[in-house]
Amino acid sequence: MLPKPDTNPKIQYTQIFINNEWVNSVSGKTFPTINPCNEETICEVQEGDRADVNKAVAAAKEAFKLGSPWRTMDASQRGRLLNRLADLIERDRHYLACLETLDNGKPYHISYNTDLHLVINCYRYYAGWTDKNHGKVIPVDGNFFSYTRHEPVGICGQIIPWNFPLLMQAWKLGPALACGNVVVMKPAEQTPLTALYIAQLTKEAGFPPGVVNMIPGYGPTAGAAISEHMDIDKVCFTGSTEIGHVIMQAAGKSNLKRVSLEMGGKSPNIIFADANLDDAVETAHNGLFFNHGQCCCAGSRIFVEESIYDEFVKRSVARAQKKAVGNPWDDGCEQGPQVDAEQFAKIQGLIESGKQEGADLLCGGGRWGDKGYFIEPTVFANVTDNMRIATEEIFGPVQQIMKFKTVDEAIERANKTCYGLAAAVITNDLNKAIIVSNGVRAGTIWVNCYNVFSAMTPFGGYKMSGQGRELGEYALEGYTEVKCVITKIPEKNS
Ligand code: TXE
Repeated sequence: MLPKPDTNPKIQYTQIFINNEWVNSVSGKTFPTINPCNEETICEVQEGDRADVNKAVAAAKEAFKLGSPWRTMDASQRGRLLNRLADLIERDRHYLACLETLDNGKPYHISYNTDLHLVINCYRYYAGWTDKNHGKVIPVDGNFFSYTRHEPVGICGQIIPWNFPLLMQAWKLGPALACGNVVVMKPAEQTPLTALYIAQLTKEAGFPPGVVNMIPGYGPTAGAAISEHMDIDKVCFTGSTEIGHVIMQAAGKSNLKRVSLEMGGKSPNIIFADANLDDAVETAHNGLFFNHGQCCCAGSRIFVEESIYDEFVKRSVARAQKKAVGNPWDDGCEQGPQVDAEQFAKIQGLIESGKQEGADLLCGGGRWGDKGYFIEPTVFANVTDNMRIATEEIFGPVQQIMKFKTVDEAIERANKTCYGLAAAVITNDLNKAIIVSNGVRAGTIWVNCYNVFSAMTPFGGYKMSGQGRELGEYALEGYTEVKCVITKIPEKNS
């Protein structure tokens, strides 16, 4: 049962979290976090910068020293701490869901039922991995004994976005801590509040000082200090492809720290004429409009087989027009505001470009209401592949519907993008489902579904959508260094 929301949750933590302590920024500066529903400041947060990152890295280094409580802790005990963290999040689920909705604008029932559900599962899943990520004994040639150790990478800088603040934090903290790393994390400047609350819960769960450090602040300052730092061993980033380039260059110019990236997308959703039309319309609708279109994997290029195109478009428009936009605290709300003024302006600019380039705007296209960053659910038909709305990530509630004739054509056009994060195919024909799944170059392919996420399955991009994989067993690789130990022995027997 969904508990009644507290629309005015008490803000408890607005400082920087280093070495399990709350401190002010070295510069004394703060920045506002804004409520996207009414454009008012929720509160001021301490603004971390290079000096604060340096302090956090020093604390992380100490926590990672040989012989430290964290380094000498049993792997199974790390699992207990992660499970305890999950217990504490469950205890505070209602509060966290309210804080997430306040800071981000997503509907409260989604924060509570979807985001928090996935967050708790993610920590529990990685709690189970702590004592199972082990090396091998290798039958090496000669009189030697050889084995591998799976060691933590060390100090991990983690930079996260605002679209799923708690979930992106869990995707990064879960595997990093499971593998025994220490973390300096920068939450997004738009949504720092829940990340800070989780920092306090890591302390309560019993993680030693310096293992988790949380630096709220801006990208070009605190974020850049992380990606350029000479003592950070790895940087893990989720955000725009543009900043992914910057981070990779910073790593290259500094200490060649390991880099993993999860970035933008322009994911195709290919719908064949044999599909159940109502199911296909609903799946495509949710694949694009979920989280107000603010999903890196949003199905934002919908290719529909010619014979059902007109009917598909008609029903998609009807569905979008029915969408419940507005107050995210309402039980029935399906779409709240976009996260900030910048995103709002970017989306409006792309809608304008769609109109100018000749796509048919069939519904929406404007601002919803007169306060807050709300955008009307928008549908474009007769979209062609080279329009900006068909090539650029919009990250808003704007659906593009294109037409195709053959399987080969659909695959070729689906692949004509610099991105490769996700894709979907909707059909009852098994052969078509398999041909498309194999042919489209993307890290996730959904067949007759969309946005199905679990902690167990890997997620990440081909091409300019990413480097490495998050979630599942695959994520452990990104947080592990493999050490090979070869020992001379007097005699070897099989
Ligand atoms: O992203 P940024 P923004 C896409 C989406 C969106 C666009 C811009 O298309 O419209 O990106 O969003 C930090 N060094 N995605 O501006 O700037 C920043 O502080 C180090 C897709 O929010 O990439 C934040 O913590 N860090 C996406 C994080 O990077 C820097 C989710 C993401 O911000 C930095 C979000 C720098 N120089 C946006 N500059 C997804 N893949 O899910 C910024 N940051």
